[in-house]
Amino acid sequence: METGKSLPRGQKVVKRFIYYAALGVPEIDEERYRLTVSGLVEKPQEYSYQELMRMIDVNYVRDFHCVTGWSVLGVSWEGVSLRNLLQRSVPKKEAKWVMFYSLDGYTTAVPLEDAMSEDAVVVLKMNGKPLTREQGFPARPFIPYLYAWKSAKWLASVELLPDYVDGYWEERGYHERGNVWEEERFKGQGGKHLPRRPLL
Ligand SMILES: Nc1nc2c(c(=O)[nH]1)N[C@H]1C(S)=C(S)[C@@H](COP(=O)(O)O)O[C@H]1N2
Ligand SMILES: [Mo]
Repeated sequence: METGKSLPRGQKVVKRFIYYAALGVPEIDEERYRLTVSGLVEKPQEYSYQELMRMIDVNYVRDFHCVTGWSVLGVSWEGVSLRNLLQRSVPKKEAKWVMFYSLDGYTTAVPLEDAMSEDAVVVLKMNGKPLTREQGFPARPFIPYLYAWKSAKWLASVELLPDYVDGYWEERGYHERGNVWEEERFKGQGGKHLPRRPLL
């Protein structure tokens, strides 16, 4: 499942990324940029770009799957483990979902469980170089087994929430979780990973 060993159903390999910017490419001021971690955490934090660069602790090769059906194989990703970043802020036990907010106004949600998975990363570099402006400089989250719309470019804030809330594409019918191996493209598809509701 790491790279190229198998392709999720409904995907085709392409050589190059197709750049998307549903809300346009924002202006970035590297000096003023901060990534914040807030919401249901004991210790809200903010990090400058330089701080994040010094915290890089993940460097791996993984494939990238867009829900429209294209996949780029064998991409190298470097960044800060999202689990480590979240643990520094000490998530409260009521926290169940994570909302990513971008500088362009884009948003997307993932289950806290997936944000805390071993491979979840706040990417700062792709293929050995800092993210380009088109590809989300300074930072974007990446969880390899979720569709790429969950990888919010120009990431500015990570907020822990008690309940599921739609992001940009989720509001337009895309799936709450978006697991590529379960083919969770649209709400109501896949089915195994729908938000769990408390029994009472
Ligand atoms: N801020 C922002 N992030 C975004 C998007 C976007 O339009 N705006 N598009 C998403 C989608 S649908 C995909 S497939 C990937 C595309 O990444 P790329 O532009 O690096 O190819 O970014 C995701 N992150
Ligand atoms: Mo996408």
